[in-house]
Amino acid sequence: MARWAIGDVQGCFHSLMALMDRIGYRPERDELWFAGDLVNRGQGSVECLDWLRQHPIRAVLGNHDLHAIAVLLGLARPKRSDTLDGLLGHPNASELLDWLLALPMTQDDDHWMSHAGLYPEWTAEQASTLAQETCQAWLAAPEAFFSTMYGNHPDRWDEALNGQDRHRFVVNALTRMRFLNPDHSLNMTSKGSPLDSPDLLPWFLRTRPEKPILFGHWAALPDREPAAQVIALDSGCVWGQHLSAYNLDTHQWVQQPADPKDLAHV
Ligand SMILES: [Mn+2]
Repeated sequence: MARWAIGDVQGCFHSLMALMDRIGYRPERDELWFAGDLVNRGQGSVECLDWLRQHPIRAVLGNHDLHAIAVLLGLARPKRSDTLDGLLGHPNASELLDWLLALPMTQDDDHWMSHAGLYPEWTAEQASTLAQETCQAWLAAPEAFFSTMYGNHPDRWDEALNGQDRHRFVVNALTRMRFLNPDHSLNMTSKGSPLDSPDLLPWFLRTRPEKPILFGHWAALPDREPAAQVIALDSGCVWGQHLSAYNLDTHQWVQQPADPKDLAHV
């Protein structure tokens, strides 16, 4: 048995299939953890979702997956760079939507995973509880939830936050966070490498992991293991770089070069 954590697929279906060949994936034997951003920007979001739905995977939702949900619900307009038309026109679009809505934002076992990482003012257990509370809120009222999901405020955690503000902070911390300001507020303006933003704090320099933290979302990070027990899985497949797999038990990395067929034709 092997356990592999996979970085941001973003609709790069051919790259994903090549990576599965490389690691010799056998569904009856192996376990796959997906760090979110399963869809969007690549050319094969539908193919990826069809494949993922047919395999016993552990996955978390990323910001692109949440955006896809909002678009499928008719609550957000696709952006110019989105490649969600295949999902919108899919004959089973409502099944794809239900499958996405049922995915969690965290996985918690001997490793902990979310798309963006672990906010330093939360324990892994607390973050998982907040994630579950937030998923329950969108399952109870998807339209109300996803129509108020977007926005950068509040940018600081306070246990007293409630309702939409509380949910928006949890979603942003678990699916969009990269840099923090010195007061631990979320800084949503910079996406680059920490080397280019010396005044800002990557979240993982403040978090003290109780167990290994797996995350995606940050393709510009130059280091796959940027701090102790911090595993950065997004190696920019959709930007023409690599799709990464990390073996949870042997710590081996496998990096599959992006298949050009997956990339936007511009
Ligand atoms: Mn992301």
